[in-house]
Amino acid sequence: PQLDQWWRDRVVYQIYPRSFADSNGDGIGDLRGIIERVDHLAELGVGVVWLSPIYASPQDDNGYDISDYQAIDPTFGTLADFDELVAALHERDIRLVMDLVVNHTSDEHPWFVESASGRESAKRDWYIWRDPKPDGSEPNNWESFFSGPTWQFDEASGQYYLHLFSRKQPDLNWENPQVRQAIYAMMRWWLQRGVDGFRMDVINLISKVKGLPDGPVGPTGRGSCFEACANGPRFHEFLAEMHREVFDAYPDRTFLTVGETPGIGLDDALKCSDPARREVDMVFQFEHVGLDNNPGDKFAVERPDMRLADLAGNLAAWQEGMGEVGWNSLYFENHDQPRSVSRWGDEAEEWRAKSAKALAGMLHAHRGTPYVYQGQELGMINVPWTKLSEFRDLEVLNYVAARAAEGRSFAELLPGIARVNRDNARTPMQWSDEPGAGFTTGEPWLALNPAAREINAAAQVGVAGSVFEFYRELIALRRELPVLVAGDFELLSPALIDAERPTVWAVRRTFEGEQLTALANFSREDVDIPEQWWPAGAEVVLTSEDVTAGQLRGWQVVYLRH
Ligand code: ISL
Ligand code: CA
Repeated sequence: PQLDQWWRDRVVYQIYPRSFADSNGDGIGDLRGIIERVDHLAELGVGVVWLSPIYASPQDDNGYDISDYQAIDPTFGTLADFDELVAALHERDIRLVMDLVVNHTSDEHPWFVESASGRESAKRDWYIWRDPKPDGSEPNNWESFFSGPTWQFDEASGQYYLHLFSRKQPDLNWENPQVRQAIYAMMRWWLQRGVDGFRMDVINLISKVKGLPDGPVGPTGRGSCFEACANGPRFHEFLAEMHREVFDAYPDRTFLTVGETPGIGLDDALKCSDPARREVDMVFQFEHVGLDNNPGDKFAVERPDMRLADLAGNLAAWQEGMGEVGWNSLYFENHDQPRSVSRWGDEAEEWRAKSAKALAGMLHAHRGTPYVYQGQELGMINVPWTKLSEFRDLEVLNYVAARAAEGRSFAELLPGIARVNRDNARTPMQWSDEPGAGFTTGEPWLALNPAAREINAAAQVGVAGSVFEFYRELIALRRELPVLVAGDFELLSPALIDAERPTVWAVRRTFEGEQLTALANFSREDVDIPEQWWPAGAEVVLTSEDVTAGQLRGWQVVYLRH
């Protein structure tokens, strides 16, 4: 494999700008806020920042609805602030990856405004317009990711337009070559400005099956759009074309490109990340974050009971699947997922920091590029909200409204919503125990997590034994130990399924005769480790607490070199 690309031994840090740092007291994070905090990133040691959208946007979906791809939203700052941020990061050898949201635009984007101006518009075909069925109803049965139909009726022209996400996020028509060229030109403009790559939002939904056929009907009575939209017929062709038109325009530079690809399987993911095919460097797969969700209804209270073996087994399958050819992106959290300590660790005060380290240690022991989502390096946890008025995410608000129409109460839905809603990850970054948590001097746009008093950066940076210091060590280790980057991967765990140690996650990496074994205890009880997993004389290169050879304490994680 080609192991010389700069992103192979770097860790990516995701910033959700609204919630990272507010420099002017309006309660919303901004670019100057990030500039003031770049040293936090440098101390952590991350080598790349992925910035969630900062483009001009009506903010219906917090910036994933873009009305001008080449302007910064005034809420976040100016292009001058942006250039200053790029320079501040590059000075510290941190690369910058931008979010690329091109499956859809905002309905306020001039392209859509023109497209919606009438059937004869020169840009009519830039979006996906369809006539109603003879009875006036929607062209097909698809359900939006944010509840309700994927179709919005336009009175003036008598047609519907397609939106897989919100009504304010109309899908672009990638079949139209002018659309693709406009997107590629915009991407080159950002690369010219110095950015180092893109995280491509729902990029595997851009190519839709011809005829837009109905999907299988799910629990809500509407049909899934996944079968016709995910990994569609021209998906790989479009990615390869983008590569030629955009990235090949800079033969002297290398970029990081990562596709966000819900519903992708091993075959398509391998095609995407096979360097010979020149599509993208890696993708975000979704299987492991779906193991404890009910298919078709992620907020359902009834859900599969995920075991540690399921999570470990799924990541191992992806290690095997990408093999020596492809490359994995490794993540437990992002702005769409709940906090991993609350989801798979142990929130209780005594255990939360330990479990945050165990999760980190195991994820980073896999082969691929690890992603850290803001606050994950502090072990931030889910919010304990019980009132609908506290939520801001349109996914939750639309879901509650749709279920209310079916006669279901918020109280009944709350346990399902609480567990996996996206606002869990979007509460402001916890910098200190001050009233605005050091995030803002004003009123934050989304309530702070009350846990900010105990879990915050001021209490952890430079403090031995903290979650932050553990992440710092882990990230530094990646640059010191080639086996972590390049080693073969093996899940040592028939024993996981083995009733004897159902709580131990054990993996081994091998590179040029050197072995690294990572072991973690996903429970509160001490557990003995057999000698084939913990070889006598193995050197402990990383541990979350004092080590007794051959034993893990509750939620302890160790890396052994042998
Ligand atoms: O979190 C989800 C809803 O349950 C996912 O299905 C999510 O919508 C999907 O991963 C796509 O996410 C991306 O595109 C969305 C945006 O809302 C998300 O924030 C973004 O990460 C539309 O642009
Ligand atoms: Ca602000």
